[in-house]
Amino acid sequence: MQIQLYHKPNSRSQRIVWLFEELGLDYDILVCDTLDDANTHQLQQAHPLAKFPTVKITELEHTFFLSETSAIAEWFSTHQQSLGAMNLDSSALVDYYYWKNFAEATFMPNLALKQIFSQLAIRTPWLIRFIPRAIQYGFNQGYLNPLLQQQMQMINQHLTTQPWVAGSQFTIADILLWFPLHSCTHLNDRYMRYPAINSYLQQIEDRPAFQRALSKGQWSAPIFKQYWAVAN
Ligand SMILES: N[C@@H](CCC(=O)N[C@@H](CS)C(=O)NCC(=O)O)C(=O)O
Repeated sequence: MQIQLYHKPNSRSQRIVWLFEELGLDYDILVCDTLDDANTHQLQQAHPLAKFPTVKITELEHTFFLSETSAIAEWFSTHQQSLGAMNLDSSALVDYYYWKNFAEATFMPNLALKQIFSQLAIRTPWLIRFIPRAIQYGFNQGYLNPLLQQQMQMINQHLTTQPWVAGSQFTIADILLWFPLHSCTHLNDRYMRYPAINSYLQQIEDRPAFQRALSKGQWSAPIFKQYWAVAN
């Protein structure tokens, strides 16, 4: 199997670099830094949405593209028979399905909203910037901040009883949850006060595959930190 990953550094696609390292796969990374670099143009020809991550897979002379982090994670996990639902007992299986989907369907959209409100204010002319800032403030206070606190509390509570989200086994649900969780802790110090989440994130950082992925994916901690700190 030949694998090419269209990857944007410091974005959600970092999880797929990590997944490939965990699975011990051979793959090429096509770094897409800007909207007009050659790799991004190539992806735009191949996929109408051109989002990162997207993988190009060639298997038995058949080539196809697959997008969506969770779809890619599921496809490779099933293909390799590793890091997925196999060997989970019935209660771990429930957790696996819940958390795998919670990450991208519930948690991540709230963080994306933080970015949208923040970018809206940053891109509004200075003289009238107080208008989007006031809307951002109201939405944060009345909705987003309490919701994120509630979600972080729920994750923290879940992780106090088990090492990984689906029990004792590390699965793709952990890989999928990592990005929104790590992003949320960079929004504001108040999201760093969850002991079980902090140990969980440390446990992830201690994985050799995770460290290799940071280097191969050209991860920049300062850029990531700055990107999320302005969105609070
Ligand atoms: N739900 C999708 C989201 C993909 C997505 O929006 N990726 C961003 C990077 S985090 C992207 O491609 N941004 C570039 C753009 O929108 O042009 C997934 O998880 O794969």
